[in-house]
Amino acid sequence: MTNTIGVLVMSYGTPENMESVEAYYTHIRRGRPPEPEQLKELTDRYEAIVGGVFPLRENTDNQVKALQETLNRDERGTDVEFRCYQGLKHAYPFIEDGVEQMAKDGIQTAIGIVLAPHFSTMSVGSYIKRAREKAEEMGVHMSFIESYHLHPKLIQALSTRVSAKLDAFEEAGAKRGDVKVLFSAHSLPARIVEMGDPYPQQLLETSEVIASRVGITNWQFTWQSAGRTAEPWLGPDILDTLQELSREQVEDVLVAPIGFVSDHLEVLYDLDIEAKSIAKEIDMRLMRIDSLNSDPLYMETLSDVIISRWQQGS
Ligand code: FEC
Repeated sequence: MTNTIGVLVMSYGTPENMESVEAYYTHIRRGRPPEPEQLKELTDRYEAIVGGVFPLRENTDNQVKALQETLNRDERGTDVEFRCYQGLKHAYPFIEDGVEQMAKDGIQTAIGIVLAPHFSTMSVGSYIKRAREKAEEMGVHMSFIESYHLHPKLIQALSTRVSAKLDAFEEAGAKRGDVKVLFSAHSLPARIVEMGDPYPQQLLETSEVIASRVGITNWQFTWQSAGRTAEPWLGPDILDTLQELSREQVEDVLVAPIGFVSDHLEVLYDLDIEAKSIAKEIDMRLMRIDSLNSDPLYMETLSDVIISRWQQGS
């Protein structure tokens, strides 16, 4: 008899349509509705990216489907079937809905993974906490993958993207070694550093390994997309970094947002619109690497870590 293992694939989530932006934002703010101007600012950002369509939803759907196919490839030669369920942090189907659906389908054992390679108690840790609580309530035995930021296939996929864009700079007349590569990730409140959170260190490790593999020394790490709250967030922010680089006469910059795996607001707006418009003002050429989305190497990264967790007895 085939043994079915549930896989809870967790991702940030995005509104279903313009009407649900307020509910989404309220959920991110832990139940506090945004002020009208905050809501307008966010709605405007969504409208700016693709006229009100939410690419993260389709990308997550595609990733979950592709992961299920990758996990169940014939050549694996096991009698286990992996069944993927989606669980979103801030939108329907929520993390709890995914766990509940697994229980309804009779799944007894499951593995949880987040579509974000680096662990922080405030990001991946909070997804895991919610899933674990619901799994305990529903009687599903679950284990979790906390990070996979140095997996060789992830590094390969990201390195290939960095190399390809450095080629594009060369074709456009730049000298490869003069292009400043900026590795970036979503900022978090600065207090995570005192908490001993591994997030900044894991991001630096991913950056260092890619830089060494691609053979670049002209790089640095910077933060992006800091939240709109009063407390201090990790910096420097990419917009300040661009200004600083301009003062150092840097003309060509390649952004590699290694903390993200999908095309979504934080990439398509914060980098492609906001950062690019600053770059234009300061006469800087700015490119960014393509997002992973459903790249087979990314799907294999996820599949490898899930299968090895299962082989260890989940
Ligand atoms: O395309 C989309 O619709 C969703 C884009 C999106 C992604 C994303 C990823 C991360 N976030 C992380 C942390 C925080 C913290 C806060 C926060 C707030 C927002 C807001 C929007 C938003 N985030 Fe996000 N994030 C995305 C979108 N994020 C919209 C609210 C308006 C704003 O502040 O810009 C602050 C609120 C809080 O305290 O909870 C913290 C982290 C990631 C990357 C890891 C992951 O994907 O989970 C960390 C995509």
